[in-house]
Amino acid sequence: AIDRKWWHTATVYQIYPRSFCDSDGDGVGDIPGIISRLDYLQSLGITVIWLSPIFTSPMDDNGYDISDYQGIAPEFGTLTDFDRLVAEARKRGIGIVLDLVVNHTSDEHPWFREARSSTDNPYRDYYIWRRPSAEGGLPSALESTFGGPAWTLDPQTGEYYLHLFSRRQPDLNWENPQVRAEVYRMMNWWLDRGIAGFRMDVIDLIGKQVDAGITSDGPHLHDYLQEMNRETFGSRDVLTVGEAWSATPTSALLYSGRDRQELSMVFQFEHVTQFWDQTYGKWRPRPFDLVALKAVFGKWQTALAEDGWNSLFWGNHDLPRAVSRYGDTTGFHVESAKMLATVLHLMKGTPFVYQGEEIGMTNVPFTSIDQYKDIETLNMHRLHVEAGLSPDDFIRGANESGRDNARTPMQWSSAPQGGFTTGSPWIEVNPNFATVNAETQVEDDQSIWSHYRKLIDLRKHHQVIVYGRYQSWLDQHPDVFVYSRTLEGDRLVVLANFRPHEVTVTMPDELQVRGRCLIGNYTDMDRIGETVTLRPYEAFALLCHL
Ligand code: TEU
Repeated sequence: AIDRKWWHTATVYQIYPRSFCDSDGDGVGDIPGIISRLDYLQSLGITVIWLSPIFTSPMDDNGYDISDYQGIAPEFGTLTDFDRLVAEARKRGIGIVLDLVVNHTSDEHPWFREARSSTDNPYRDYYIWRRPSAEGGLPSALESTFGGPAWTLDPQTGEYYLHLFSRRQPDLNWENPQVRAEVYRMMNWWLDRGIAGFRMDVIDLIGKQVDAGITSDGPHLHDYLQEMNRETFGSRDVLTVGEAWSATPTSALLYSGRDRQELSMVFQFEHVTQFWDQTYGKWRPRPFDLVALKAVFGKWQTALAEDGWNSLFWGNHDLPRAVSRYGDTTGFHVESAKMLATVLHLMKGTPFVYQGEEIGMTNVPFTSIDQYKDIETLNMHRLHVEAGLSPDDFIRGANESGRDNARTPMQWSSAPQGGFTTGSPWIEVNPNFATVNAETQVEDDQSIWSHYRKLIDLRKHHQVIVYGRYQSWLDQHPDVFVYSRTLEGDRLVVLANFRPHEVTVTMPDELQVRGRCLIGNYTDMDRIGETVTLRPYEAFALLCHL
C-alpha cells in the first residue's frame, strides 16, 4: 500500500520576495505585492508557495543573513502582512513554506553581537570560534562558498569565527544544545502561525566538525534532524525540504526515508553540478550532455522508488534560468520551455517551479559588473579578475551561471519595468519583458504558462504521475529523453527531443502503443509506431492501458 502524503500531489512555487512584486514603488518586492498575485498563482494551480527569506536582515545576501528570526524585514512588510498572506493563501488552497536559514545568522543578530563581545559571554558558544594557528594565521584552510577564507579574525577578542558563506554570515554552533533549543522554539512559533512547512537552507552543513575538516554530512547531522522533527514539525502535517548539495541517493534515503522521522524530501543538485568544471566550478560549465543528464535523473528516480521522495526542479534563485541553460531562447523559446517542463513534471516527485519559469524567463544580458548585485558574483569577480581572468570572460560566465540570472524582476506585463514596480527596481529588469510576460501568456492557451498550468493540473488527476514506477528507455540516445511511468493498468509514455532539429527514433516494442495524449507542445499524437519523428524540442506524453 502507498503511504500517501498531501505533498506528493502538490506543486510548489518558489517566490524570491525581493524580485516578485513591488506594491509601494520602492523598487523592492514585498508581501502585499505577493498577496496581490495570489489569484495568479491559484489559477496556475500551485498549492504551496516556498518563500525565500522575508525576515529582518541587513541583506548582505538578500535575506539569507537573518538578524531577527521572528521579525519581517521592513522593505517586505510587517507581521500583520505576513499573517494576512497566510490567511489569503489558505483561502485559495495554498500553503506557505518558509525558508529556515539556521546554519548561520547575520553578524547583526543579537546572539552574534553578544558572542563577539567577550570570550566568556554566555552567547560565545552559539558560534564557532578558534584561536589563530601556531604561526598566528588562519585556524585552517577552510574556504567560504563565496570565495576567500571561511575564517574572519574578530579584533575584539583576537579569535577567528567561522563563516562558510560571507563574513557577515557567522555559522551557528549546532553542537550547543541551547542553539538547537532556540531554533526549535522559533520554528514552533512560525508553525503556530499556520505555515505549511520549511525549506531548510544548506541543512547538510549543520553537523559540521571543522577541526576534522568536515563541513557537510557530519556524524550528528541526522541526530539533529531527528531531534528537530521530534521537537517541532513531527506532530504536524507539513512539507519539509532540505537543501543538500552533498546529498547522494544513499543519504537522501536517510533524510527522507519513511521510518526516519526526518524530512519530506531534499533538494539534491547532481543534475546541476555534474556539468561544473573541476577547477572553475559553475563559472566555466562543461558542455551539456543529455546522456549524462538522463543517467542522473534515472539514478535518483530509481533509488527513491520504494522509499524516500524526490524533489523535482530545474531552477531556483541560485541557478541560471532553465530555458537558457537547457533549452533554446532564440529559435525555440516556447517549444523548449514547454519541453523542459513536460520532462520534469511527469517524473515521480514534488515539482518546484521557480518564479518566472512558468513564462520562460531567461538569463540576463548584462555587460558590466555594475549591473550585478549578488554577493557571490561580486566576490568571485574580484577574485577571478585578480587571478588574471579577463573581466569580459567573467561577465560571459556570470551571464551564463551567476545567481542574478534568476533574480531579475518578475515580468508581469509589457508596462515599464515589466509591471514589477512603479519605481526604480533594485536590479534591472530583463529587457525582453515586452515579449516575455505573464499578462500576454495568461490569455493565450498556447503559451508556456498555459502549458505549466496543464501539467500542474494533470498531477492532480492522474495517480500514475504521482506514484507510477519510473523506467527509462533509450538511455544512450544522444538527443531524446524517453521514460515511462506505470501504475497498475496505466502506463504513461513521455518522449522529448532536446535538439533544435527533427530527430527520428526507433522505438522499443513495449512502447509502440496507442493512447491518449495528455499533453504535448505540437499537435496531439495518439500512437507511437516503430519509429517516431520528433520536431524541434517536441515533447508529449501518451497515457495507455496495459
Ligand atoms: O545556497 C547554498 C549554496 O551553497 C549556494 O550559495 C550555492 O552553492 C551557490 O549559489 C552555487 O555557486 C543557500 C541559498 O540558497 C543561497 O541563496 C544562500 O546564499 C546560501 O545558502 C547561504 O545562505
